[in-house]
Amino acid sequence: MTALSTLYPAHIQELQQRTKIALKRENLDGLVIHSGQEIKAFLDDNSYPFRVNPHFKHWLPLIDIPNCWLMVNGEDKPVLIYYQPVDFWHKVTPLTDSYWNEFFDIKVLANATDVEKLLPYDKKGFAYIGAHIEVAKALGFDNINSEPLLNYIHYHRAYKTSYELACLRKANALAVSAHQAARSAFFAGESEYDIQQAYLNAIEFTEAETPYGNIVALNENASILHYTALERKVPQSHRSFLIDAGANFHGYAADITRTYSFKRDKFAELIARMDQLMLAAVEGLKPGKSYVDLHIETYRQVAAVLNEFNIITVDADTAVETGIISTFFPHGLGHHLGLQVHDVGGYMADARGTHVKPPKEHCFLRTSRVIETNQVFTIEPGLYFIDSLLQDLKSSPHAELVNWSIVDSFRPFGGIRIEDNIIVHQSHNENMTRDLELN
Ligand SMILES: [Mn+2]
Repeated sequence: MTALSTLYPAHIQELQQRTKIALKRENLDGLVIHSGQEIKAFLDDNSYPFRVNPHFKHWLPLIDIPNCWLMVNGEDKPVLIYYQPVDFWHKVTPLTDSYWNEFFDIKVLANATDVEKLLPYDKKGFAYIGAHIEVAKALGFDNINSEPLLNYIHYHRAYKTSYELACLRKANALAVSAHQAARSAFFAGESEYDIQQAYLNAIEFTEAETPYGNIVALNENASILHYTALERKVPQSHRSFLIDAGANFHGYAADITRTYSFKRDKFAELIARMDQLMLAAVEGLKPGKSYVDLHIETYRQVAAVLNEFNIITVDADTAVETGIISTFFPHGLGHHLGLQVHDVGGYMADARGTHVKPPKEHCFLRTSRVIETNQVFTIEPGLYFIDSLLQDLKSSPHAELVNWSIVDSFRPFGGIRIEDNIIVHQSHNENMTRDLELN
């Protein structure tokens, strides 16, 4: 694998180029990008875990230092204002030698409020990008997170540089090894909480370092789409396990889901079938095709599975026409992945940010874009037995289209989701997740 240091110069060059065009379009002289500030809990002196501004970490792999700033104009060497206080209360991160150092004119900031002296005196012509609007106003910025500017940047964020792809592969490698540890913990009969610890231990992550709250769900809990409680008790029996968990590398996210059955039972067969469906959907990712169409095709494939397993009493076409599939598959096929787990720009038709909504029957889908080379997506079809949605269906005129005794036999297993992370290349797709698992 090519070293990050080799790939990084072209990454910076690409960001410089995008910045130059964005500034020209918006008639601006430069961008001032804030890494962020610590946010304290109400009436408390404790801060929430720091989450860096994604616009900041796009430029360099500094993800844990507040009060840093970048000044970029697409032409000159970017200026990094690096926060390094004299502080005996907290750990101060010293600036270490790294491949990215030479690409910045680095100025050390010892006192966060002194940043004023290092920023442009006249703020006219400079746009602030960051979360702290009051800070930006106090510093004298008028142009704060302007929408046309962000639209341009967000639209282009979908096209990953080779450096970004390398970071995403590394994030996948971390997540895959953690998933393997979690799988072993499940088959060893551990609790959700202990499985989560096994996951984090495997890659030496704290909970705050994962890109999103892991979903670690045993049995019926697998039917709760965003289940993030971690039951401490070992359940009476282990039937099924759904884990949706990621990892971060240099600020880039992995987002992987696996589902297991404890025994070789009917639910295991259903998982194997969904895995096949999922890989077929991955094959469907092709430059020039709409992600919406791929979602709709997969939606129909889920209907076929429901029919094969006698969960429904009608064929796939009828299931599609009546819309009963959304009881079992109530979310989108996937999303863009990158600096953010649900990466930005999914609904943009162009660099102006022209918003294209997905069809209203598929309103949960997080992207309506045409698939293109160097984009990175998750593919994550699901099939669940969700009590509240099943209840609605049961009391609807479509109730007779469902084989309720079969549904009841699957309820104790919760549901299935299988999610891989894919790079679309011109000639083929690269399934980062699966490639690693096979190694
Ligand atoms: Mn996902």
